[in-house]
Amino acid sequence: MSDHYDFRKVEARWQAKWQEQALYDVEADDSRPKFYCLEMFPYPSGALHMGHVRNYSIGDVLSRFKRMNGFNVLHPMGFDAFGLPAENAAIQNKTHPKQWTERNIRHMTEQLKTLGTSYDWRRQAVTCAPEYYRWTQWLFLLLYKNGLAYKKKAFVNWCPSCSTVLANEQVEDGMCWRCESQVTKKSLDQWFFRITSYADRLLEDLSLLSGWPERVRTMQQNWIGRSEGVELEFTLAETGDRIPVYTTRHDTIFGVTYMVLAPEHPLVEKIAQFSPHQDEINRFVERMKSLTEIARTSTETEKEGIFIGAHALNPLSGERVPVLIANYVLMEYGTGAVMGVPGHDERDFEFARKYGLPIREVIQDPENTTGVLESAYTGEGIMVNSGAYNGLSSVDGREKIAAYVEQKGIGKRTTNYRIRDWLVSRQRYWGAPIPIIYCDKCGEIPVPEEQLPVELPTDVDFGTTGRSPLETSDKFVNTVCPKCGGPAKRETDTMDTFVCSSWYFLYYCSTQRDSLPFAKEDVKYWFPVDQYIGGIEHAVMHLLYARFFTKVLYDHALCNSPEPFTNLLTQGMVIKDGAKMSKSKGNVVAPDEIITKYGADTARLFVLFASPPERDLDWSDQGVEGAFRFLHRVWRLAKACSSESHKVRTHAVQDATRENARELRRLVHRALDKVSTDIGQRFNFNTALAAIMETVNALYEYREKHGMQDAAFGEAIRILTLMLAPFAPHLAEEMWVLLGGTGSVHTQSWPEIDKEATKSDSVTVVVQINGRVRDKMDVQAGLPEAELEKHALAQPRVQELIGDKTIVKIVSVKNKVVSIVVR
Ligand code: ANZ
Ligand code: ZN
Repeated sequence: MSDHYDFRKVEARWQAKWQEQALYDVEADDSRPKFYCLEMFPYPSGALHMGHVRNYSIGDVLSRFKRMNGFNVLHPMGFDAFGLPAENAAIQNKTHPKQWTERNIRHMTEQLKTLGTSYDWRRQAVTCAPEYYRWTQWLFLLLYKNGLAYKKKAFVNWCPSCSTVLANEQVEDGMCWRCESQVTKKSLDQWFFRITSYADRLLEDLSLLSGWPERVRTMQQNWIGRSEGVELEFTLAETGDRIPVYTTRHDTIFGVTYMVLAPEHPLVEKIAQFSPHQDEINRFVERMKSLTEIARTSTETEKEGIFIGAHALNPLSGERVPVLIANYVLMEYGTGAVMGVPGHDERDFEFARKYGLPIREVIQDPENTTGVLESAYTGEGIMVNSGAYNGLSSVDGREKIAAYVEQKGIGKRTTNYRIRDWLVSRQRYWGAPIPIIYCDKCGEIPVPEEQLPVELPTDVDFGTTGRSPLETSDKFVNTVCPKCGGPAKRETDTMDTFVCSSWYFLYYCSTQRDSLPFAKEDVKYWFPVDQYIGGIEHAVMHLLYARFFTKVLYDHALCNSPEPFTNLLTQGMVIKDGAKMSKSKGNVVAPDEIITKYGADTARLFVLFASPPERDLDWSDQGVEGAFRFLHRVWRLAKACSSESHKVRTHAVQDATRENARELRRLVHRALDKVSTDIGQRFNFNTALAAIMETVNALYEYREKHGMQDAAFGEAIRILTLMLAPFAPHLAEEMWVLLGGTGSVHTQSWPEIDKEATKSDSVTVVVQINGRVRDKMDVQAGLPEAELEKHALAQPRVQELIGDKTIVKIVSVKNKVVSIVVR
């Protein structure tokens, strides 16, 4: 055997072995505790990037660790394989999205295997495979049959030049990404999921998720955005039309100095008709319609509006105020109309300043009673300039005003949510077809379950614009009505890919599917996911949709937990030269390069050692080199040990009485203790690795001084190998063989911590004064001389004896004596 660690050969050999032995395949087993470890599955974009390597290394360490700790570990992988890039690549390269996707999946699967990950590949979920999307369609129908999937007209992004619908991401600065013409909104029939009917539960159950980062829970809470307020009616002075507004601060109603309607508000058109500025109004409305909600309402966006020549009457004060339209009011929220209170709302304040609208104080800031407002005061206070309500606290005022408007029949208390129903229709090819059929006689008919999957046709034209690609396949579109057998047409929209990823974690639980997407028994055993790991970019949409689906399935007794992910870890980004690693920045380091040059163990070790998982990770070539050298250093040690035929030992008791052996055991078991809690409880993989590195240093030192004969050394190197197994699975496996272990290192039990060995011994040290023994003290063994002296001088008897004499000299010997000379 050479002294060179041939990582290429070793890694390939073990990967093949593991696969051959089906080492990571698991089955439900009621006699054993389970652990379901899940990393967010990748989009098959073509190749893994470092973010993936980080994500999957974290999950793999945890899975391997839990496995060694006696858990039956489910650790699956798959591909989120539908989506727009495949379709674009197909248009560009004249291939088929299926071919493009399958090629990428093959390559990325290879890469994942090369990384040494411990997946049960039999359970793989590929969302674009008919055997998967058949069940996505089944779930669509479950929602449909329960009134949770419905069709309605909705505004979508529309490019008039391509005459096609665009996804939000395809609108860049209000322009079509393809032809750069101005995008508008168009009202089209679209499918929605009624996620709003789960809004309260999605909000309340956040309290069950103590294993999630606070930040993610807050983001979900804000996204759902429950708000309690009042809907009350203003009247349009010119026409008598009622305009309900939604407000959470009805206590400020006497401070209303104008009213704002969303540009899309139905009354706008009516008012514009008799306005001399109709053209100007129309131009403004058109421009607003073309902008996305984010572009319109971001705090960075300048507030913009115009007066439309009408007035509104305040229902409480009777005051007449101008009506405007503005970018920051959205049709989709509340009633699409807002009462402008610049004194007490920041957006209104900014807007009023810009357009010279009056700003009036109606809630007095207890810290500012000057009556002059430098900015909006948004807190609570005493009501002023508010007629009969003057002097009330704003909190009481809200109560009183709400009661008043309800009693007068001009308003009612309302709860509003920011969350909208989930628009799932996509006018795209590469997605799961929506399983609905339209019959002239029978109307909208769900595809019968036994006809699933509704397969994607292959004879479509995706190059043309203006139509949903599925419409170009006559074979697909024309079908028979499942009810009357007459001619009928299929729905040609496909589903948002977020639908596919809203249930894949349940698919993994089972390999048994006949009438259900999974066997309930399997789900009962494995579900919910114990640890979910992925990027913070999915904090809202994916996680919310997955929670929604889980709740629907829970309500239909198809799964046993109302929440899918008990614990969530959001990993940080991979940074290089101060910027996120990305193609556009040109600072990408390809995983393949690193793995070819240094091996998978090195790549894993580097990403895990460089920073704790939740923080950003700074790429460093030196760090990679360092990890590489460390692994070689470990290997050389194991090699030396094995060539001296020190086979793996389990008992180090025989030489444990010797001080140096005892110290080695203390160090090793302390490291083991640290590594165990760092991995299992804190995800501090970096500090766990630091403890492993210290152990290696200690072993080298020991070998230098005392050789490798001691049983304590044998035990230490065995524990080192086991501790290293989750991080560097190939090297650890190789070491295990070198050290004479049997079976795979990955099926061994995690080593037992010898708590006794981790304790510090205490020794009795004598204190001499001027050559005579005067005192004794019990101290921790191995205490350095300086520490010993401090202890000695702190002893009451010693202090008494020294009195006001001068200390001339102190000499001490570790673990034995402190000698003080005084005069
Ligand atoms: C008057 C007022 C005075 C308001 C005040 C706030 C402070 P949340 O809590 O998020 O529900 N609003 C209502 N509908 C809107 C829409 N379609 N587009 C933009 N803004 C809208 O926010 C409720 C508040 O947001 C409402 O209360 C309304 O402004 C505004 F001192 O009414 B408020
Ligand atoms: Zn019919």
